[in-house]
Amino acid sequence: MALIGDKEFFKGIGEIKYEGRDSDNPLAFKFYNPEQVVAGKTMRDHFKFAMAYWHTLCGTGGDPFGPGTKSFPWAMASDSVKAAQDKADAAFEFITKMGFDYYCFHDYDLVDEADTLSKSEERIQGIVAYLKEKQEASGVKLLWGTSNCFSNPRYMNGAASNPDFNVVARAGAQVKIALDATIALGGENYVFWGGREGYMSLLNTDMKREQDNIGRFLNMAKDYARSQGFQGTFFIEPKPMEPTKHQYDFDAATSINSIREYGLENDFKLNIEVNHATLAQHTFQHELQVAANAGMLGSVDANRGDYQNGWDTDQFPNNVLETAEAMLVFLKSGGLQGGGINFDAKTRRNSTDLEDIFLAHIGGADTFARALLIADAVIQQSPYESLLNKRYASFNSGKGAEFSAGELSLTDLYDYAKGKGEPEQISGKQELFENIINQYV
Ligand code: XLS
Ligand code: NI
Ligand code: NI
Repeated sequence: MALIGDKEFFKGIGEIKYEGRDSDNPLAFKFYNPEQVVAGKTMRDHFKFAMAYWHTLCGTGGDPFGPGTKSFPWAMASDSVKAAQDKADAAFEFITKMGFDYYCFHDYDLVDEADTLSKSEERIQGIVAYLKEKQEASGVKLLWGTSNCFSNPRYMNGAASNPDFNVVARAGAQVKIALDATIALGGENYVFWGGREGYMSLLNTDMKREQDNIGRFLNMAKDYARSQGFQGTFFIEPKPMEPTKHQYDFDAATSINSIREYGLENDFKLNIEVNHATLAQHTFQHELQVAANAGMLGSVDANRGDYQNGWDTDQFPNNVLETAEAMLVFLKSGGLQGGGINFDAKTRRNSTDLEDIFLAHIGGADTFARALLIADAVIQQSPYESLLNKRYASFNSGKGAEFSAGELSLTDLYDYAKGKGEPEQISGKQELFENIINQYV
């Protein structure tokens, strides 16, 4: 395989192929058939599956109670440039073996940060040139880039929301470099996830000033990227908490409000992450729907939480029923605007075989594919849509239609209701709706 070059990291694993649901081969897709057309589009184009550099290649399984458990063969070199190239080789070997078309990164996933900004910039530019060649040779593309403005201790009080202008400026410099890298690699989108953009205590926080500063900062980033020819979409990735107690981009509705408040609505959409939705006490499908209603359903970070744990466990998606409900929203709202399905998920700390990374992504892709097929069948074959329309039929004619057209006043409602008596009781039929979805799973 020309793409892999002289070293192979995932030995003994070839290209992952679609073999259908009756296959017993653990290293084959059972439902994700890239060229299969569903609702007028191939699965490949619906999903634009992406590998997340950070979890797949950088995360070795450390947790607050112990160090990493995984020794990755691409992380052996002591020289940071060599280590970054090995990691890039592993990335492209993995993505092409999976048959995926995209990847996503934070700046310092690609190469370790150096001790000065200029040296860090040089390192990023070096690895970007290397990645560019690998992209050209393989056809793999960059779904989005982002900047890690949360791990370095300098960001302990925030990045764009930091009370010290010196740190805000330092974050600006880092975002400029990450934007340059994303643009150089033809990145289709750019993400802002504000991990430290929030507060731990309101007592020491001027919330209004911090939020205004973020709004200004995002406008500066947008203006700079546009001036450099970037035509992609910017995404805000909502998350309610973790690492801060309260994050400003709490959920989709909160983030949409900020996008509009700071005049970013023509350039920004949302990147919805499953586990962030559930941390905000919402379902994934709720967050997708809120984003879609605003015309801002841009991209998805696919993973799942754990019902018994209250944090961002970033497990690979495997709940077909829940994903099917999400795919109903996805299909009905016309899919994602510019983005794709990025597996922002990690194998468990005790999943230490390299093969496990493949099994995890296969399971994730199959979950989405199967859910898409279910949602499409529900829409095409079941009475689901007509039942839903029926619930709102009273707005389609007569006074209901006049109400919908904005032609009635409150007095009109009064006159109408006065002549009608008590409205008839109409069942919501939730169990019927649930049964219909289950019938197609
Ligand atoms: C963390 C976020 C992060 C973003 C990118 O919870 O999901 O991984 O996707 O910074
Ligand atoms: Ni997350
Ligand atoms: Ni994410």
